[in-house]
Amino acid sequence: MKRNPACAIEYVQYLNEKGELTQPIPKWAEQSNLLLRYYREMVMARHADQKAISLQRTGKLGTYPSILGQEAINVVIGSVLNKDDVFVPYYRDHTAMVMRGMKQADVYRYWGGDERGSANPDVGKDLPYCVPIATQVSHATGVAAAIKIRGEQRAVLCTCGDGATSKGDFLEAINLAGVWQLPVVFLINNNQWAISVPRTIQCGAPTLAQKGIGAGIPALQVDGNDVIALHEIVSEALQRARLHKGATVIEAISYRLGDHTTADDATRYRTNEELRDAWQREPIKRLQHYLHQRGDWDESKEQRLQAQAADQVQQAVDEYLQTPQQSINDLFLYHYEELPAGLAEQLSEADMANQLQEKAGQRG
Ligand SMILES: Cc1ncc(C[n+]2csc(CCOP(=O)(O)OP(=O)(O)O)c2C)c(N)n1
Ligand SMILES: [Mg+2]
Repeated sequence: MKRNPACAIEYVQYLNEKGELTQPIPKWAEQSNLLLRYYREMVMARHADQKAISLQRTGKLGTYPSILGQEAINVVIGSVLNKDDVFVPYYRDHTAMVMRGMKQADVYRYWGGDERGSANPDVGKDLPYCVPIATQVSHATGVAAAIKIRGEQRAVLCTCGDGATSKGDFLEAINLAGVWQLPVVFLINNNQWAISVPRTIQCGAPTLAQKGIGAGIPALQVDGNDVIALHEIVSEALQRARLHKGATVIEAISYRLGDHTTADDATRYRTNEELRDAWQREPIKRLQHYLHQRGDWDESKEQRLQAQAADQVQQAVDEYLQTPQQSINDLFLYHYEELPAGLAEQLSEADMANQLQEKAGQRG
């Protein structure tokens, strides 16, 4: 019996969980600057994430999806996209979005229920957070089709979770991207859980990457806790897209170390042993080990970075907490060109409530 090599799924890793190289390092990583940037951004990400959870716990933020353990995917996306590429994120991409131009205070605004968090013009053509599962994947295919029709050298990068790949939206979108050879990279953050549903019972296939092969798209797996492997694979896929060589599906193997969101309690459905094992593979420690070994990192640099990160995050929190109250009228203003009569009536009541609120505010 012969195996079809087109169906084999490669798994790429450079830096293992102990912070050791498992194959010769790529040329760009011989220099320290980008690796140090990745380390700093991941530390910053963890501080910002932890702060979001504390804000939620003290009633100052709404439901929030933590990126704990998925920092490597975030920082690599934030760095390898060109300015005029288009990032189509899902809800677990905070730091990638910040590195693309979103303010950390806007991340807090968004998850605090304030849509003005998505209104920063510096974010360019990237799409906003997407919470409905997998719908962003068809948006990404649509954006990539537009880029192809215009003959531009730009790529689209779309993220989604492992659970999202079970949805028709994902399969339909990658099918079209494959047949039309669209300039799009689909990056699956396989964090092993879709809320309380483990990867093993989401899909019978041994890998999620192989769904790409079904759509005629080159596909592979990468260690999602290894910034070197992620950088190599995602950059190469984006470059293929920009050069009109078609789409790629990348399954990044990670782990969701936190609860699904602040509304969840993962201790109800997963074991302490599994979590303890996953902590051994997390992305920050392994890069720290490696940088130490290379002589690029030490305790005093670490202390300085921790202090800087805490400071920077606190500034974002202060800015967020000083955000002026949103007008109740905003609930009505953006859905209809002309408001239906019933809603127009509610708007005038809301407007009165607004004015009373403002007066109360002025009185002090
Ligand atoms: C269309 C739709 N159905 C259901 C939900 C509820 N929901 C929110 S997150 C989630 C699980 C998604 O898991 P996965 O795709 O693995 O992403 P992860 O949250 O693990 O990053 C579900 C079912 C939703 N947001 N949208
Ligand atoms: Mg998941």
